[in-house]
This record gives sequence, structure tokens and C-alpha cells, in this order.
Amino acid sequence: MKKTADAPGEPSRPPPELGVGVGVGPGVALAARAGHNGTAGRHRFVVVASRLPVDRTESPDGEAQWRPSPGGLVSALEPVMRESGGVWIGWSGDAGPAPGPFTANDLDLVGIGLSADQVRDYYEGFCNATLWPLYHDVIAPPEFHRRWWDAYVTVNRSFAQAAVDQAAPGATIWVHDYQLQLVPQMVREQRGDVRIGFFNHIPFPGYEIFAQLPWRRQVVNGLLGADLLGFQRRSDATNFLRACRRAAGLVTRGATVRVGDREIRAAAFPISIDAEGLEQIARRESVRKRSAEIRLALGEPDTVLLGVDRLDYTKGIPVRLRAYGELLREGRLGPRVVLVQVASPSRERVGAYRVLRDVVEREVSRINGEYAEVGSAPVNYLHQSFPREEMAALYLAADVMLVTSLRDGMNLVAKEYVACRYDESGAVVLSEFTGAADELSGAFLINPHDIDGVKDAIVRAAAISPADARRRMRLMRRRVREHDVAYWARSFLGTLAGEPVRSYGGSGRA
Ligand code: GDG
Repeated sequence: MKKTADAPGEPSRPPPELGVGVGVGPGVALAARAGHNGTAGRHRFVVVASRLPVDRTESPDGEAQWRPSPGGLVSALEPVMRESGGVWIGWSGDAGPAPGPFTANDLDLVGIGLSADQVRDYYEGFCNATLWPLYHDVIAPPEFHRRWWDAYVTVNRSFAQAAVDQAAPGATIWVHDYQLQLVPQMVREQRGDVRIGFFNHIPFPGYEIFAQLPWRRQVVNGLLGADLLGFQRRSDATNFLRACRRAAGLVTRGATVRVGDREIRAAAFPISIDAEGLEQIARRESVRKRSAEIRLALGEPDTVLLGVDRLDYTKGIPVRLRAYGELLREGRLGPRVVLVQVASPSRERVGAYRVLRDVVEREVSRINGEYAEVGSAPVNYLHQSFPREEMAALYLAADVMLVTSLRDGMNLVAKEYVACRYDESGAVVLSEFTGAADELSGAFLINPHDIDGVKDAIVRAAAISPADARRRMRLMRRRVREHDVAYWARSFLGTLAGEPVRSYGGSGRA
């Protein structure tokens, strides 16, 4: 079976390689505690994520091989895993039997197996056609099917069982993202001794939207098996706390919820990138040369606008194209402007994604049909994935980065652009509906539903003075460098380690 498209946090192939150093946080050095049921494993740090940090390939003689596919998440957690004897539990992305425990690139991994039916009902169904649109403010209508929910429960149970089997007494278990929301409680039921953290990479919706989910109470209870719940923005954590009150009838106090004698905390931990590592790539001679080649190939325009997204309806690609098309018609960007749009293939077996591809490609053709001249097109559309060096060269080649998401947990692309701009030039047009908007105060913030506002921001960003660009870019670069992915992992694990877990005698602050 063809490999299914990427999961959030584990971007499209090939993923960016964001090597990073993270010191072992106190979260992985917890003393063993009583409370496990006697079947504990040997790992003191367990990562549970929907995807493994490796890709399965086949050798010419048909034997399975594993190739590292380092995304931001694996690079951030790898040092902690190595120092603490950690293990990573995830799915390979292929339908088939469970690969089980194995070692690749010196990391201990456990592969979960999904049948073809589970890929359809759990992954493409409940994850990508129920939860993804629901959690992104129903930009696309979510579908609710009981068979999909049943598959979600079953698959979550197999991830949870693997975590229970791998975790040493008193271990720290870090569960990632919306595909695995039931895992914390499923682990907690078997293991009172472990410390469990959960991080949600995508938004957590307002209650009026979340309430549509027929299984809202089960999802809230599933998450509440954790000791610490991390979200991208403060508003996501607030939305979750409200869901605890409304869907589960619980009492919240500040950032905490009480369940029996356990106190659970929900807070914002905005994810980031390996800013230093990416800047080093951008500074390479070969990458700078490539960036000049890109501008030359584009016909040395005065202004290069850039969009980089998975081809996903949350990213607002049609909004961007519409604004750009109108600006061309009105002549407000001058004649020598080009938009480069990387739209990496994603979830191509899900209906809404196929529709989106048609919409985007029709609009690109329309704009090029109307405004191209022989030998030059105003939109360079790339439905492909590129190596990270090529991405860095594109970031260097672009005068204005366009991020027009209708909803986005964080948006790492905006941070990557900023990290690459070591000469402090360039400008970012950024949707208010991204987590990054809370941090990148030097960006031109836009409401992607307001086309005139988007157009004005693009014009202002394209015409920015060097002094204003430098002032804004400095602000953003400071933020991204200080709050990088290592800082994110450290602060989450540190907070997780400091939380009291009353059911087995822990003490500390709430
Ligand atoms: C989810 C949440 C949250 C894209 N095309 C190529 C490529 N990429 C890389 C980018 C970036 C990543 O993929 C995309 O990350 P985003 O954050 O922009 O968006 P999602 O994939 O939707 O991620 C999001 C994130 O999880 C982390 O928590 O920020 O809100 O939706 O790193 O550079 N990389 C390469 N070639 C490509 O063609 N190498």
C-alpha cells in the first residue's frame, strides 16, 4: 500500500531535519515509584506519537529497511531519549502487521501496526476527517461515524498498551497530538506510577464547536489521564478547561482540574524550531548560491513572495491566491513580482484534500493564464516536497513570506523563514489565526477572511523600507532564537516533573 500522507508535527517527506540539543530535563530523571502492576518495561522515557521517526523502505531483495526521517519533534526529543534510555512508539505509515520493537539509528523504537481497515477508519477517517476539521473550527465539515470512533478507541488502546509495556516504574511518558487523545487515561488505568504528559499540536476548539463531537466526554476523560496537558496557545488551554467543565462536569481552578485526588494542569507551551541549526544551513555557501540561482531562474523580479504549506485547507492557500490575483489586476505590486507557492502533497486519499487541490490548481492556472507573458509566470506552483537545503534557499530568496492560515496550531514555516533571515531583511504577512501570531510581533498581522486587509498587508510588506524591515525582523529573530524547540521540550518536561501526582504520594506545586 502506498504510504499515507504525513501527520502534524511529522511533516511531509522529506521532512526538515532540525538537529537540536536538549539537555535531559528533570522529567526523565524521576525516581521509581510504586504503583505499577508488575509488568513494567525498562524505559524511563517513552514518547508516544502517531508516527515513528523513521520511514520504511525496501531493499532490492524485498527486505524491510528503516531510513531516519528526522522532523522537528524527533530532533528535539532525540537527545533526551539517548540520555535517558528512551523509546519512541509510533506507526510506520504503512498498512500491515506491527513491526514491534526494533532499533534504528541507535534509537529504540516500537512500531504499531494498523490494518488497511484501521488506516481507513482511524487515520483517514476519525483523525483526518473528524478531528482535524473539527479542531480547526469546522473550516471543512467534520464527519461523525460510529465505526470510525470504534477504530479510534481500538488503535489508541494498542498505542497505550505498548506504552504500558515499555515504561519502567516511575517513567515519564509523553504522548503527542490529537490522534492519541485516549492514550493518557488508558495508560493511567494500568499504571498509577508513571508521569504522563500530553501535547496537542493543533488548536483545541471553543466549546460550541467541540460540543458537536458525539464522544466529547470520552475525549476529555481520555486526556485527563495525563498530569500535564500542553497546548500551543493560551486560548487552546482555556478552551480545554471549559470543555472539562461543560462536557465532563468538572471543577477547574485557574489552570488546573481536579479529578478525584489528582490535579491536572493545562497550559500553553508554544512549539518552535531549531533556529540555530536552520540558520547554519541558510548561511552555507551552497545554499546562498542556490538562493541566487532561484531568483535568476524567476527572472530577477523586484519582489518574490513565498508560500510554503502542506496542501491543506487549513492553510488558506486560495485566500492568498485570490488576494494576489486581485493585486495583479490592479497593478498594485508593479510588473516585476512573482509568487512561489510550495504546496507539499498531503493526505491525498481524503476527499476534502482532493477537492482543495482542484481549487488551488484551477486558480493558479487562471492567474497564470491571465497575467503570464511568454517565458515568465506570476505564480510558480510546486506540488512537491523538497530537501531542507532547498527550503532554506527558498526562504533566503523570498522578500515576503505569506502565511494566511484560516487556523493553525503554531505554523513553523513562519518561524523557519525568520530563522533563515540572518541579514535581517524580509517581511512576514501572518494570519492572526496561527499560534505564531502570539509570538512574532514584527509580522504584518492579517485576518485571512478579510481579502482587502490581506491585499493591503501584502502591498505594505512588499514596499517595506530596509530600516523598518530590520526593526521588525530583529524582534522576531530574537523571539525565535530564544524560544527554540529545545526550550519548548525543556519547559514542558520541567513542568511535568514539577507537578504533584497525589495518587501516589507526590508533592509539589499545583
Ligand atoms: C502541525 C500543525 C504546528 C513543508 N513542505 C516541505 C517541508 N515542509 C515543512 C515545513 C515545516 C513543516 O513542514 C510544516 O509545519 P507547520 O507548522 O507549518 O504545519 P503542519 O504540518 O500543519 O504541522 C502546526 C505543527 O504541527 C508543529 O506542532 O505548528 O500548526 O498543523 O517544518 O518546513 N519540509 C521539507 N520539504 C517540503 O517540501 N523539507
